[in-house]
Amino acid sequence: MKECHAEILTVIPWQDKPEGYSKPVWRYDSNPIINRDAIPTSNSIFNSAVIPFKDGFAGVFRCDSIAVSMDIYPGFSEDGIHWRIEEEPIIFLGEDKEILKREYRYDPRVCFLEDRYYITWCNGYHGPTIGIGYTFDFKTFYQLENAFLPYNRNGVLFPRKINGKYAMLSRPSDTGHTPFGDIFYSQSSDLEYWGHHRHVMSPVKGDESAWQGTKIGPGPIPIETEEGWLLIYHGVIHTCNGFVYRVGTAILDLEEPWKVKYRSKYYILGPEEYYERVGDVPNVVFPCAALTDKDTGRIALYYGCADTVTGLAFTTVEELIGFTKAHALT
Ligand code: BMA
Repeated sequence: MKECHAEILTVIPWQDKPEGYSKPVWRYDSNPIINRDAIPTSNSIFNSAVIPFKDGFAGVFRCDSIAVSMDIYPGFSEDGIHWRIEEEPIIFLGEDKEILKREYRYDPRVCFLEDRYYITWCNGYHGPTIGIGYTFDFKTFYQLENAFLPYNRNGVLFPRKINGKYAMLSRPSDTGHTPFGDIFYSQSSDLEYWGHHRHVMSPVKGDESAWQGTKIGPGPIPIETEEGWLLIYHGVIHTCNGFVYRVGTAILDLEEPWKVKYRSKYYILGPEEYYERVGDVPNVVFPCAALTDKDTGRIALYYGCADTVTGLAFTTVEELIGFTKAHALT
């Protein structure tokens, strides 16, 4: 694996794969790690992002309140499993009051890039778009311009410049629950003006890989490997009981990440456990962070469960690359 993500000085959470288990991803045996009421005002805490920070971990958490409003909150942990989430949402500083107006915020990602921690999230600005901010210490936060016009969700930065440009994946959407969705790649010289948009991939039509037939969206920050960028993403099928969210993998070209080298026909994680099947929105697993240890290739995957609680699962770079190539769509 190439060195590209935030240097990990801490040991990421880990449990060995259970004996005889055949699937590429296995769950933490004490899931969920964050309950819905971990802060006094929360209705649910899910779809959240974590990152190594100092000699532990920090994170940005989606907490929907007991008024059922959506906002993002900082949190800290020594071991990546037990979290202290602040009771007040992030307040961003910035130059333009227009951009600082808060409508709603949800589904954050956190990316260490150059010298600071960038946060992207789905930001309400006359409809959902991609907000970008940064922090050095998870105490003071600065907000930049929204990356795109509404409507867009799932803004996911790459952890380094590619061909001299900052790079971001996203999923153009609508004002509602979006019955469509492709992943696009966008480039920027300054993290403010985004362009040179490239199509990456679409939902899979037909029944060859029906779990990802309605819409797809990027999940955690892509992981740089010798084979390419390992992308973990969510895929959605529309059933007679509503949307079902599962998780899949693709390997993108290192220098031209809009080119998909491999994409798995099978999902790697789906709603199976009660806390993934039952909640405010049933049958949703939604990953937003993948801590990766560059020496061992271990991955700790953080994902929202049924829009209610936060789960943790494990895999390795080797498992996911092997699985994606072995079951690649042709
Ligand atoms: C998406 C987003 C996610 C959510 C999912 C399922 O559109 O709102 O935050 O997990 O729907 O409700």
